[in-house]
Amino acid sequence: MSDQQTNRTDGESRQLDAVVIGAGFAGLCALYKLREDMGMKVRVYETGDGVGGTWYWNRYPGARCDSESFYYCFSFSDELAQEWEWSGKYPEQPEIERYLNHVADRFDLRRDIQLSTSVTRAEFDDAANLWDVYTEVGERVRARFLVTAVGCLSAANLPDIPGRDSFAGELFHTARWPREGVDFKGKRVGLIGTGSTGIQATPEIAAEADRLTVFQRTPNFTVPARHAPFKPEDQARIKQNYAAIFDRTRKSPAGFPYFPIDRKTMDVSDEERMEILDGLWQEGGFKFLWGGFNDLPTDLQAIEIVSEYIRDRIREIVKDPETAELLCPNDHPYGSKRPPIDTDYYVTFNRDNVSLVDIKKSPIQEITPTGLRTADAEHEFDLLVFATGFDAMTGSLLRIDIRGSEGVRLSDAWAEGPRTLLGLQVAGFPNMFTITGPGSPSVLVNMPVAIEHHVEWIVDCIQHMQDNGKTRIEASEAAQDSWVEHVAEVSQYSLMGKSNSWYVGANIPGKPRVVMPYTGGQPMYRERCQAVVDAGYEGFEFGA
Ligand code: NA7
Repeated sequence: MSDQQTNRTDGESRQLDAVVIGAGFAGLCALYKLREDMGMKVRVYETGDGVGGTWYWNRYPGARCDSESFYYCFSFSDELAQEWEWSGKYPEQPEIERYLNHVADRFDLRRDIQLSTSVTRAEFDDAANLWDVYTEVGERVRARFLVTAVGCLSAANLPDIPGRDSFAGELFHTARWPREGVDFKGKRVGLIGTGSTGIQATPEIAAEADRLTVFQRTPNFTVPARHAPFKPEDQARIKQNYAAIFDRTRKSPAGFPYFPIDRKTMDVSDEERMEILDGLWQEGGFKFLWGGFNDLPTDLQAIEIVSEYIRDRIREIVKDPETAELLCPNDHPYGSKRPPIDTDYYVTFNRDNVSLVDIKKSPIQEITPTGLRTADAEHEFDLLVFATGFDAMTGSLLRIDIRGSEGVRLSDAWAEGPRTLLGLQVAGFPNMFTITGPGSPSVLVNMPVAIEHHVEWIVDCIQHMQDNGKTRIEASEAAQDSWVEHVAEVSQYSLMGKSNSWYVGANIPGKPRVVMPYTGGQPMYRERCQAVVDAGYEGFEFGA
């Protein structure tokens, strides 16, 4: 079915059981489960003209998943898992977008998805216990439940650098990349940002452009992905073991199908540690952080050893010593920011057509019609790429005018930072569920695993309401206060709060500094969610 056929703009006011905002992993999963398990009348609104969410928008060169394909996918259908063939370890954006389109077709989801339609406002009607949801095309629908599936990294951050709109060349944000692609051939390109995105895009752009200048504010620790295509025997082994793989993803701290090894960094001799780190570096991927030692998320001495190991690899790979030092992070411990995974990032700085500019030392002062000016130089470009990230975790929710009970605005309720109960509900916003909302492990867990858990919890909760003749559910203020307190307390044991990352909102000027994801790990979180259910949805208040 074409995208166009799924669009509906009939302008009528319809009553639904649930409105879901977003048609990425979370929205597709929510639609499937609410419809199949509950028989609910659901409508999904999606801004993009295709499904896929993150994997629809982020089509920049080099966009690739950092989790391995065979567990970065849905587990709710064994048939789906058995029939889909991943081409290799770390799928590129087009392959994941194809997968999500396949899911939409395979489960006949498109008939309830309205593409190219942003939800602009949602208001709770206290008298009816219903949500009124408004779209940019003038529609209004009423629904018992509002399920936000807006993604944690969806609200693109395009910094308001003076003169930005005066640039006469082409300017792109990586998360709003044109579907038809961008031609870099023969062009002088400036790229701002060295997070996961900038690190993935740099080698690809460098290979095509005439010249690439990377503007780095904070150097980042990245480890090689070591992508490799699957052989038929890899596919067979994975498919035979899918039940066990998915089971492990639900039980492990970060939603991967492996558990931390019971070994501290200082438990082994220097030689043995070096051997382990070399092995992990050769293997590549997130295992470098999770698979060698169990004290890396918390022990500063251990982290410094591993950080220095990475710095040594940078010095080994990058030929120009000055560039190598500039690429070596010194202002934050490894793992306190989201660790990127790369393919040929550091080696790209050995190319003659690539240069690195330290904008901490010499900040960007303005964008000009012909390029940009830093404190000590003028740079000319044909094309500027902003790999400047997202207003993470709250941005995509707060860009919608959401008004809860008695007209309270979500933006006011969260003025000092996000407040939720379990990352699933917000006090004062009855019948609204936030899939992978702030206060849940979300971005610290392999996302499809976190999403499926939330969707299952929501479906069970709605079933409980139906069984008990309830039409309204709301987190109590007291339970929410104590969850927010718990999330803050647990975060003291992690290093996440100590560096300036999007985890704490530090990348967005004026955003309250709060550790937004729950850092206690998936097992503890799931236990808390289950305990709440077992105690009769303790902390939630129901109304008839
Ligand atoms: P990130 O990780 O937030 O990285 C954004 C980069 O852009 C980072 O290097 C920032 O430097 C830089 N940045 C942001 N604003 C500015 C301004 N105003 N001037 C100069 N440089 C700036 O976003 P990504 O898209 O790379 O990755 C997001 C997530 O997607 C990633 O963590 C994975 O989960 C997938 P800073 O570090 O703030 O100094």
